[in-house]
Amino acid sequence: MTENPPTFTRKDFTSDQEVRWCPGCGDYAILAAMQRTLPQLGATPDQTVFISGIGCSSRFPYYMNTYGFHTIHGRAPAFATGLKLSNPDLDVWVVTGDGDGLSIGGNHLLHALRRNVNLQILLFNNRIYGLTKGQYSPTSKLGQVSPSTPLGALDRPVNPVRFALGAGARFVARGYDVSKKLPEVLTQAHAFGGAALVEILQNCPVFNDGAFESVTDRKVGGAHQLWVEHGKPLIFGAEGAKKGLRLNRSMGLEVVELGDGDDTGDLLVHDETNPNLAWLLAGLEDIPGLEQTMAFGVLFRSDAPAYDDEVHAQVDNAVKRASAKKSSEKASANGAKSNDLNAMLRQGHTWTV
Ligand SMILES: Cc1ncc(C[n+]2csc(CCOP(=O)(O)OP(=O)(O)O)c2C)c(N)n1
Ligand code: SF4
Ligand SMILES: [Mg+2]
Repeated sequence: MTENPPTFTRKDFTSDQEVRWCPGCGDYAILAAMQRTLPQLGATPDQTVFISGIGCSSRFPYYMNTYGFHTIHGRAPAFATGLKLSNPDLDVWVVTGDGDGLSIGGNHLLHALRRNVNLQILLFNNRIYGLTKGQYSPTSKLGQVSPSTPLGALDRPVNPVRFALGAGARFVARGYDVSKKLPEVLTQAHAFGGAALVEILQNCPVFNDGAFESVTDRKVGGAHQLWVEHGKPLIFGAEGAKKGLRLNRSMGLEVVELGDGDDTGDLLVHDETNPNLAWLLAGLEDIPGLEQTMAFGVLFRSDAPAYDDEVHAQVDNAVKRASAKKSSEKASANGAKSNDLNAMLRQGHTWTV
């Protein structure tokens, strides 16, 4: 680390590669948000890595002037875990799609989350397989007509936020491609010292245009966005027609019409450390009357030790213990010291059958 670290700009994080997304793709806005946010975080290109799987979204690392791996389908969390463990100083971001992260890679994503590996995992959700020309994905809506579901999808969709909560993730947030607040969500994810899952709603104008229109539309979408803030009442809606959320007697959410200046006394207050509340907020669109509404921001955050820190602490302790124990002992038959892995592997039989 130099005493006066250089100040980087968006341009420093922009690669010279030709961007190959379709015109109007939501991925452009996410890329721009990331390139703008990294300098604000004090990130440096040589300490930053983007790791992706396969999909349109997974082309992301090419366009970042950082280190990067465009890996194999669904395996980005596994590569990222290995990299973070072997070089903990690196700032590791994972970019995955709804197909990459929740179909073939669902298993890998689950384990990175439950282990709380110190990674920022961005799941670009366009509710479709974009790269392979529009087949339905695990987040596609029931009845979605696509080349692989010509009569309509029969499977119930995965909710990525609920998937992450169920996997034991300690940081779960949601944003959308063209949102002005996306940099803030990315910043919060970066500040978290563990696996931070951010679902980013992303429009695919070619194969699933307008999938999130009700919440992202520039004119009317704002009224259907509930941006949560820790310690603040859960309020959303258009000016003059504000609504709030409270718990009903069966522990479900219900809407309270507020209008102007109504009492917010019995409204729920967002507690980002409460996973049950996060679960409810993640599925607002399942509540009758809220089909068009979604919650955004940091839905859940609860500190826990990062897996990579714990692995390093465990190894350091083991090495120290072994060194202390063996320093007074003679080396084993062929000279292997207990904390010398190479020597140990070459010392002969390691067990007897
Ligand atoms: C092992 C394997 N199976 C299937 C594919 C084909 N394939 C490539 S990308 C993809 C899905 C991409 O969808 P998503 O992750 O949602 O990314 P998007 O293109 O929508 O950004 C599939 C099925 C592949 N490349 N490798
Ligand atoms: S197919 Fe869809 S997701 Fe892929 S680049 Fe084109 S617009 Fe974007
Ligand atoms: Mg997709």
